[in-house]
Amino acid sequence: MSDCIFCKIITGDIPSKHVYHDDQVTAFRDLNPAAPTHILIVPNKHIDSINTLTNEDEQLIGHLFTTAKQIAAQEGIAENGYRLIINTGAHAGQTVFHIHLHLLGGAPMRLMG
Ligand code: DGP
Repeated sequence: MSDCIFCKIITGDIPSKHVYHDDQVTAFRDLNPAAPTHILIVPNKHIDSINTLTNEDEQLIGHLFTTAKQIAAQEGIAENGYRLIINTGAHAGQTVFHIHLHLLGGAPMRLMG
């Protein structure tokens, strides 16, 4: 999508602190980190939100999570634990309408908030 920030990060048109890329997903560090480790993992295909997922996307979303697990291990946060979040819609605080999985870790976190 031509006006999507994350599509532009995936193609390299907007710079980011790149962490991982394959033919299905891309991962980069969040611009405003909410934890010592805060990485966004996004599908290379533009999908607005969980609300617009289709059955065809099930393998892709599974790959998003196995990539998160792999990155958590690489970042050295797997053993102590980490949080995975997908915000969906305005009430959840979604600000970028290209599905992204937040990977947060590196310090203890409260259950909510
Ligand atoms: P959400 O609130 O779930 O839609 O999260 C969007 C996240 O995207 C937010 O934590 C900040 C991050 N973000 C927004 N614009 C950019 C950008 O241009 N580069 C990077 N690296 N992160 C961005």
